[in-house]
Amino acid sequence: MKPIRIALALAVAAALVSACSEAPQQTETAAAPDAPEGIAVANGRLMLPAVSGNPAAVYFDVSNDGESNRMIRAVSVQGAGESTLHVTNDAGMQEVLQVSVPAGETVKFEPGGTHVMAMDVADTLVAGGQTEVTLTFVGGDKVSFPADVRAAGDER
Ligand SMILES: [Cu+2]
Repeated sequence: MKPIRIALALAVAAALVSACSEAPQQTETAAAPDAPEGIAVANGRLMLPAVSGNPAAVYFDVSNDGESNRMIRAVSVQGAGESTLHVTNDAGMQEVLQVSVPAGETVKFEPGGTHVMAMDVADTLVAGGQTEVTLTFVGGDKVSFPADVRAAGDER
């Protein structure tokens, strides 16, 4: 199993190097230069928890106008700790390891459906402000987009 471990370590190292060389992006509807072809994100918003210390929820619409199916495998939220992909189904809410974005489709992260949970929200995230969310796709491509920070009772 050792060669596999080494390959994995190299892949992680390569990912770290490319992450460090990324220039900060300030675009309105996402699409960083290294975003997967055809991927765009709109309507980003982060709902602060009603009770401080609880996780925040992040919603957005991710569209894939490219030729290839894409798979989101990680998410990070500026100003929050660990963030995970969640789905809501009959059994309640559960974490999923990836979310597919098929070619030609728009996937909505929305209340009662697929969403992002962000733990350990910093008090620098206040209603009326904005933060940045980054999705990482299988293969390592990333897209970053702005999310409006909203109070727990605001429109989701
Ligand atoms: Cu959740």
